[in-house]
Amino acid sequence: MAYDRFLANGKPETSFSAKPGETLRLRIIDGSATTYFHLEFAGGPMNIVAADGLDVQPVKENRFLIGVAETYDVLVQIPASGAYEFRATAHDCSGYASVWIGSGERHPAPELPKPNLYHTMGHFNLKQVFSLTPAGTMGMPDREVEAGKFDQPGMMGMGSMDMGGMPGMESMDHGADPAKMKMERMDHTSSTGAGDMSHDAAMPMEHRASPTQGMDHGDHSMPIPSQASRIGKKYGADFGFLAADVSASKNLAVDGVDPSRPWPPYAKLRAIKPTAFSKEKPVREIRLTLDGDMERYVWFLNNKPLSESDSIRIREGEVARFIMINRTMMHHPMHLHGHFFRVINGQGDYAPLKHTVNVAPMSTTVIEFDANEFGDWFFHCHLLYHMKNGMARVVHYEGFTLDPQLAAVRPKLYKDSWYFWGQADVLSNMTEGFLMLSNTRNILTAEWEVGWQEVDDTEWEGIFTYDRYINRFFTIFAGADLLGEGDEHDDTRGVFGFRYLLPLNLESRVWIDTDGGGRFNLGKSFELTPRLALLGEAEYDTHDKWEGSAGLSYMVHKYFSLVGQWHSEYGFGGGLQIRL
Ligand SMILES: [Cu+2]
Repeated sequence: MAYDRFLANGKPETSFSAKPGETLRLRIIDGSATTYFHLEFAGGPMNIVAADGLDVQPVKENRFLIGVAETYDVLVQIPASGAYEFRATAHDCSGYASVWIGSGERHPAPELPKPNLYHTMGHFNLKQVFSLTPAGTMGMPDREVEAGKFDQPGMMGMGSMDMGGMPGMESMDHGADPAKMKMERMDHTSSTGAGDMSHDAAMPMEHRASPTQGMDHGDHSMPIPSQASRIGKKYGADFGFLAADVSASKNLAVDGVDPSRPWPPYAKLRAIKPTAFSKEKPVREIRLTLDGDMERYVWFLNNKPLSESDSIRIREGEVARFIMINRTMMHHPMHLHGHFFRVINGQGDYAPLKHTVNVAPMSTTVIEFDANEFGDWFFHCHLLYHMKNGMARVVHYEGFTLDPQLAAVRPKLYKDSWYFWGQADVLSNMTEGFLMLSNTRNILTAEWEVGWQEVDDTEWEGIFTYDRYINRFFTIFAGADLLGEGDEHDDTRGVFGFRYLLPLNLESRVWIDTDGGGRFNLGKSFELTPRLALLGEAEYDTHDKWEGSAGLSYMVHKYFSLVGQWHSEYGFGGGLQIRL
């Protein structure tokens, strides 16, 4: 999402009066729909004294990132005469809001360095990391998650990514010795956890395990669990290693490779009083993967949107622990209603209490809360587009019955939405494009290609398909392919096939048709700069043999690009691409 203005207290620029030497307490609430902000003060460090409204031991930061729905209280001191800027810069550096404190000569806050859009990490363009749009994300395959790639906090699933292109990434310090990492490796011998959480939460194997049972982990020894009893599947025993989570370590962070663009200060947050729960309480562990789709407005927890989900079931009196594994290249500010949770951040018994925590790209974050607020509570990503499109759940206390009036409107919460979009290339030699209508699992597509240059008669083709969404890499479809020349309709074929997103973001499509033939397509758009892209497409059809195109597009506006392209049938052409 791109925004024209960023506001503090409703204005791009505001001011407070203050005397030199005076200390002010600022409460900063990120109330935006989708924007994270880097916070800084021109007059010196900000002394963080509270997070999400609850006191923490004071910690000084010169600059830090606040996620959507988070709150920080900071003390700032006006060093001398003059007006000092408190600045909140949008994460992507597209703008900022200013609050001037004091009067007289203006002292602006330092500029935030722009994110480097041209670094690539494996096949991920870093632009995708910073882009707060659903299209800007890239997830990882289920099998890698099930194989435990993301169960090691702070490891970023590096086994699957080529870090060669990232300066500074080779010399990473993992912040823990290998033996410790092995010892604290989480249990992922079963893939049950990747299914819907309701199965986890309501598993029949629910039991109060003795400490010795809890320690049975096959090939590696585990420390004694901190709690005496445990319910259901167990994912790990000690999350102390999370102190080295990517969100807390500049060495491991994608964005944080540059220490001038830090992430939230979680590792340093320490509660005033111990927040640990009684060791007598049973613990229920719930594993949640945060998943997103490319190009489409669908966002999942455990591969399911809210509309297809059951509640996360917990029981009053226990400790509910959520292990959140972010498989996308985006930050997600996860927010729980009705409770404060401990953010397991390496501060032991003094883990801070919050209601919203950022789960950084490709990292794991663990929270736990005392289940002491009997009822139904919403738990969701606070990026509003993600919440609206599936990244949400109801946390349900067993035995709670909903007020009948609320129960009557509850189905609305689970309603699936339909979206429409499309794209048309109108060039001098040909036109092609598509229109799409989709909800979470169903995609209707109409595609066309019409060419008139270097051919005797205008050649045209229309393809109409219904796709069933399997996962963000894979859909299967059935439809019809209509072909003709001029006003003659030559052929109609039924087609059946699938689309698969290959590594390097190569889009592939394979079909067989009712004339006994088949077709294979490969397409790729490669961003050379944020505006300039190289386009390529190749197609082999058993009826018409090879066809291909290559070109360049330059984005002039959100909805328009200039396109120059060569097509194997229709030659060179140029024109406009229009996006809906
Ligand atoms: Cu999100």
